Amino acid sequence: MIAMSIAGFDPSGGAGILNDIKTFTALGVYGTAVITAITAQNIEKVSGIQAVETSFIEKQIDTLLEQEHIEFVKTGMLYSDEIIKTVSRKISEYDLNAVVDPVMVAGSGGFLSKKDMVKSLKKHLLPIATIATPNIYEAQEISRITIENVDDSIKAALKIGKLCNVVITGGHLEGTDVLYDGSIKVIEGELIESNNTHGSGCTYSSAVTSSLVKGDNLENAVKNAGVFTRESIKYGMKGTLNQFHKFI
Ligand code: PXL
Repeated sequence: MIAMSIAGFDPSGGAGILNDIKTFTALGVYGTAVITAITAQNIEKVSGIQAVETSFIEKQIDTLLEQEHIEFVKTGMLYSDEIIKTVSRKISEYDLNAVVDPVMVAGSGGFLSKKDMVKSLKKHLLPIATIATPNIYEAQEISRITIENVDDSIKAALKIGKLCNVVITGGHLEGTDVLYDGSIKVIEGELIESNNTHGSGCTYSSAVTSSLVKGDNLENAVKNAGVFTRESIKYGMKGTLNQFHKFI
């Protein structure tokens, strides 16, 4: 069982590809990763971003897929319109199942995407996604619907659902996730009060991917991901999650 993350590098280890690899590994899935951008950041701020050339992103994907048979990919920080276009083209070319985490802003508030990114995401990537996993702020940007409660989240999920299946995560809505996979499912969770939440969106999305790799359907994949993310927050440390909580 193998998955690929196409995402940014966060040196703190809390988010981005390091997070994704930890999540895949903890869930018994072999993780591979293609880097889209290198960031200089800690859990309090993003102080710089160096995007990788699109031709080199393409080379990473092609070289990896020359050798490995991979069917599931998770996308995280894609940063720019050009990177979104390149990654979308590759996902179509290799017929990959894609879990799209539409990363826009870091937990610290630092921007991880350029302004034109949402338009490009809606045009190129979401229509070919297996599922998108936005939080309420990302879902707001995509749907243009203000989300203040679960009813708003349902409205936004129905709107985004015209492009692809979607789960709007409930970290800012008392833990209630809203899934649209052809019909709306409201999945109640519980909110864990913690400061160790940097990278929770990456963990959730990678956990959804891991479940899909193992053959779960979308509803079970998002439910499993919710449980795994909460447990990882509960045993978090250094401002971020602990995906290896089972070993404590
Ligand atoms: O959690 C969103 C995210 C995704 N990707 C990278 C990040 C972050 C948040 O900091 O740094 C590279």
